Amino acid sequence: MKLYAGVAPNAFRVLAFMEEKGIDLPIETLDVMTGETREPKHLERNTLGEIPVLELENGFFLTESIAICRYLDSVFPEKPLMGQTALESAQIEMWNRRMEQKIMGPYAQLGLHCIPVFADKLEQVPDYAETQKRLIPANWAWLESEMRDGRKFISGDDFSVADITGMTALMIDTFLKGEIPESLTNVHRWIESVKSRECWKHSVIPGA
Ligand SMILES: N[C@@H](CCC(=O)N[C@@H](CS)C(=O)NCC(=O)O)C(=O)O
Repeated sequence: MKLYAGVAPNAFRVLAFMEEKGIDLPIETLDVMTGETREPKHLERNTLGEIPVLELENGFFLTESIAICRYLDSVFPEKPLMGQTALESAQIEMWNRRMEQKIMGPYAQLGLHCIPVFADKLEQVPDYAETQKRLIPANWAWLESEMRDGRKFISGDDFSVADITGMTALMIDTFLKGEIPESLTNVHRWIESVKSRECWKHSVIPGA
């Protein structure tokens, strides 16, 4: 197997997932900012021109960060990050979706509508980016209201892929120099704990 990744939020999800599980695979790094993921060679792996992509032993190119995580969690069952029982798996899935849509979503839209390399990917609307930016503090405040029950991690007492998805938002927030109000003490407790994990090192954006 071989992973195509780089410095980018969705690539971070898989790199962090592998780090947490102790999975060591060959990695080829592609630069999103220079459009390397849209070059013909990579389009053959992923017609959407995106990373991450996991090349399997049979030559199949698996795309979509969460599908890659799901595959890796099955093939390397040590230290499961996506649940073991029906209920655990469903709760982690639930929280992963919530982190993806409610917490990560506005940051992703902000990036897509502001960063020049994405201009040929969609019609960039700077005013829309501003509306997304304004949602960020309120969405973290919603997470604060959920985490007031004292849980250690997003989906309960165990670290899971839902935390990794939350960390992708944190990665962008760190790059933007912070949009998360200090008053959100339970969220900041979670932030401190995930930033101290080894896998956080994959979040570093050069020049941030
Ligand atoms: N839904 C995909 C999204 C992948 C994605 O958006 N990747 C971005 C980096 S975070 C990318 O490679 N963008 C390059 C481009 O659009 O040119 C996933 O979860 O893997």
